[in-house]
Amino acid sequence: MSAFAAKAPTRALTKTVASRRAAKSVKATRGVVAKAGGLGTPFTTWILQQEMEENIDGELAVVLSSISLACKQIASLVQRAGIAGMTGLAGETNVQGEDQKKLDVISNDVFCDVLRQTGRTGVIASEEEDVPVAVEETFGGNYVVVFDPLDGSSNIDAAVSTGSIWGIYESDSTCIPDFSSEDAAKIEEKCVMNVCQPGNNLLCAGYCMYSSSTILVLTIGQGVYGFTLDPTVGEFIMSHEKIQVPKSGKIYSFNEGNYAMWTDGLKKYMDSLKTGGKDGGKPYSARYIGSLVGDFHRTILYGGIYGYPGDAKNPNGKLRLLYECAPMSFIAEQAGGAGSDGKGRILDIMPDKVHQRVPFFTGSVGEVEYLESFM
Ligand code: AHM
Ligand code: MG
Repeated sequence: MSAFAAKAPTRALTKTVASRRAAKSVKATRGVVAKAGGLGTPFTTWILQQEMEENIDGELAVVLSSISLACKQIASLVQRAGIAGMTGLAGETNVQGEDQKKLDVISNDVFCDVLRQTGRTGVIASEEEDVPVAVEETFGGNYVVVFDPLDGSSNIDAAVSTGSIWGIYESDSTCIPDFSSEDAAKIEEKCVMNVCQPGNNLLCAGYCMYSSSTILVLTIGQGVYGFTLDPTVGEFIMSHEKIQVPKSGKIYSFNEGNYAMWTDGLKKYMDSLKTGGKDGGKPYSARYIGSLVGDFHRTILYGGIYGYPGDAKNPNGKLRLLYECAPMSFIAEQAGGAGSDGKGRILDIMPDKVHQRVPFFTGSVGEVEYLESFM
């Protein structure tokens, strides 16, 4: 049986914040507090509010502001891609052998640059980088940020939804590189150790969807909030407060083209959805964009299940544990949903390498549990 109760991160934010947290009574984080000119709470105001309420420390607040800036820049690039010569391939492949699009490379640079400039990020790991990068000492900080700067970029040339995904961990103090005494190999080894943390350690996870509107959704371990970019003021404004995934939902989102390579159990599950699933009745509806952020966003709002299973060719599926499945699972659980590899919680998996892939199923608790019963 799987336990999908939303769980707070097992590690404290920082010692200072942890002790402050222990000392203070729990304050409600719900509610749109500031109203500027009739607007909902701007993201920057919300961040400052979270800092004031000691839910995050000042350093994490800076990192989150810088990520929101990266998302605004990428949103603008994505919108102009077709007319600014930014569609198509960059001519390189990443360490996973995938062709990089021009916008994959540019978006990675945007993320790396803003995070370095904060001076609060010690190590960053990206889908587009071979190994995690230690930010130089002079700019370094305590947080480890893992990210996929532009997920679903195969959709870009057709102007279909894409997104950025990130997760933030505290640095493991035994894994902080020492630039003055350690050589490059040692630094790399320490960086890998620093990012290979289980999702249970996540302090924050989020995504930004570039679609008909640009929406930033995140959790700091106290529920899930969504902010929509208001292009007239250039700011994310709170639009979704305390998102809750419906307990069940009759929408499935899988690349069914891979059906022939699935296990018999998974095939039976898929067949059962077409006759109404556990409770019978109306068949499920299929919805698949092929862009994790878009498919996930719909799934947490409407309910249902998103899946990228392993198959005969790729037993661990396609999606990466560190910067795709773990952050999305943290968000799903914080919204009352689930994230599973088909057998148990994604957040319990200890990564053994940076670009590790895992089968991934997420969405409504009832739907994920039903899938697990076939695996
Ligand atoms: P990417 O990180 O290279 O963009 O690949 C991840 C994407 C996900 O957004 C999406 O869910 C999946 O790949 C789609 O894969 P497929 O085309 O095999 O269905
Ligand atoms: Mg990706």
